[in-house]
Amino acid sequence: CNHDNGGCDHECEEDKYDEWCSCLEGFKISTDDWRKCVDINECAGKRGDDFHQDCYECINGNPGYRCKCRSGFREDNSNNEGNCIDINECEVGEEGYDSDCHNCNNTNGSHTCSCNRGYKLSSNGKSCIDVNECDGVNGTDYNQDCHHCQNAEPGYTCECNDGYEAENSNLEGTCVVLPNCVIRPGAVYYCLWWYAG
Ligand SMILES: [Ca+2]
Ligand SMILES: [Ca+2]
Ligand SMILES: [Ca+2]
Repeated sequence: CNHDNGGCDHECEEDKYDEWCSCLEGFKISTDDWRKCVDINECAGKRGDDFHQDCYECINGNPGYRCKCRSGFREDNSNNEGNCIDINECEVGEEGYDSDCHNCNNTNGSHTCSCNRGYKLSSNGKSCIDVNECDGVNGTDYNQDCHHCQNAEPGYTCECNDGYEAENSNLEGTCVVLPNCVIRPGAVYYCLWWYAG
């Protein structure tokens, strides 16, 4: 090894009996010449062992390899071992981040979103928008006793016919008969008033 690196491409090693060549990481001894080092094609190997588990498309390099990634992943080819790293879309400032998503759940390669009460997922599946309850079915989407539904964000409120008062609370509304009033069919109402003294 002291002379001309033992003829080795990369490293020469020796002990009392023998000398041999070894290669830097990413290389292996050539099958044609034990002194020569050739690039290892990591991509021909096993996913998870020879190249990174999350590497979508492995591209051999000399030395090392790099990766192409699917959307939802960030390419990290900063060293000779490429990688695809999941983007955490739930973090402010990250690609795909949406402040209108109420409850973001990061997943490998994507994310899911769920919404607070009174909201639904928009068609893109990533942000929360108000439900217009008043566009829905009376008795299902808004209270059946609500006379004039008014959409609000979130929820809705009610405006009521004469003789009723609105009870709007907790994102919902309904109409209840005023105290001392009697409602007859056809929206005729009678209220009984009396005064102290
Ligand atoms: Ca390689
Ligand atoms: Ca993700
Ligand atoms: Ca609403």
